[in-house]
Amino acid sequence: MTDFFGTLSPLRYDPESDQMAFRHYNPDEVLLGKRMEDHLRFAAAYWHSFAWPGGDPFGGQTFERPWFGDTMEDARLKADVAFEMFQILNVPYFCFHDADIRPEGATFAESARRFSEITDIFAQKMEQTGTRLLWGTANLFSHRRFMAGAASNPDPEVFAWSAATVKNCLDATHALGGENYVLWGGREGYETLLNTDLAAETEHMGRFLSVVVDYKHKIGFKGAILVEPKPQEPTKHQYDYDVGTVYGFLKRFGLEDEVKMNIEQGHAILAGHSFEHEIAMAQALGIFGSIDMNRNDYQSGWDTDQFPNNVPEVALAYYEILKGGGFTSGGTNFDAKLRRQSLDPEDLIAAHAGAMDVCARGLKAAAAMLEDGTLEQMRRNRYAGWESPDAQAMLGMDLETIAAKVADGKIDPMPRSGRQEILENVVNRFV
Ligand code: XLS
Ligand code: NI
Ligand code: NI
Repeated sequence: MTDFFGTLSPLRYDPESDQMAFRHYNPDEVLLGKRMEDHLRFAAAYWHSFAWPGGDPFGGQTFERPWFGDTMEDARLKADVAFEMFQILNVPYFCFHDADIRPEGATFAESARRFSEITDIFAQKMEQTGTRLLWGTANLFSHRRFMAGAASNPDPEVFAWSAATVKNCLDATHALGGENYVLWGGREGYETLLNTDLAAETEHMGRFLSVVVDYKHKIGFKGAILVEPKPQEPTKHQYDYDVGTVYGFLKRFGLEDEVKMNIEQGHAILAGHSFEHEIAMAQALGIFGSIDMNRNDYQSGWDTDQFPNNVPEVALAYYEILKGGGFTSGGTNFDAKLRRQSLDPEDLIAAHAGAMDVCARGLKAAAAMLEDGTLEQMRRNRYAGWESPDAQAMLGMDLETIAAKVADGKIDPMPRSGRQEILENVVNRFV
């Protein structure tokens, strides 16, 4: 045991407690026939909680953590504290990038050795504590070698380095029993078209994703490969703009049955969508995978990665998730960081515990809306006309035949209310 979290002990569900506790997240409570823990499948992210120093564009490190440094001893201490946090929070899962967990070595081989030393430690800790890996991923964006992208880099050596890195991270994810593998296209995009061959870059990205998928099958990794869309930041334009764009990309390379989406609330907002839009779109296209449950500040135009704190918003997201049948291999990852003034270890626990409670309230509201059924009934009624044999037959007709039906005078549409306010009032009964 380290002394980082002092006397903080594992949090319990206790709505009446005056200590730090869960007031809404009750893992064993059953909703729609499933335990809350199994619905939400919470994961804590290694990077923001343990590797981020608290910097912003105007200032550097604010946090002081005993493991900040670049030795393997620091990395081992970080792992100890991380697993202590997972225990205090009782999160079933965690997620990590290679760069979060080990210091960069002088060579590729040295980095790889350091990486596997820490993932071996993870394996022991996972065994001891029962914490599981929701997903692993590679950091192909922080080191300067990736400044012009990874798979889309104009330099083929960076493409190769990236491939080798993903291979290591996928191997480690597989060895640790990870349930998914994520590719967020860190700097897969461009700053200016003046120096960019857009056709070549996207072609290379498609090839890269294809070989990752092939390798997954080769090693027998049963988890899902997930792409995480984002429209901009760090590059001015990211190729994996949003769910719809990525779907087109997957189609282009024949990967639409192989790859699913990891959808982040903040990225959806940056793309000019709502979170629930992106979830519903992925469900509609059959590529929904997992979520990063961290929100943006609506007044700033960047990815602020805040812990969720808006129950009505979260309820609408889980409503779409439950409506589509819930998570399979995916879960709720907090890709979220503290505010840079939140210096204390206790802040780290409070942030996650509060976020888990917000998600629990949102999930309960979503389950209640679904059980109540009014919203779905009203949605179905709106499309009821399509249930008639005539309407269905029309979907098999050519343009001239359809036009003839109207020319006959048999068709004369009557506008009907979309009933949006009534629907919003229904939602308001539950949130
Ligand atoms: C950055 C992304 C990143 C991915 C994992 O905006 O959200 O944190 O989730 O590489
Ligand atoms: Ni993000
Ligand atoms: Ni993310």
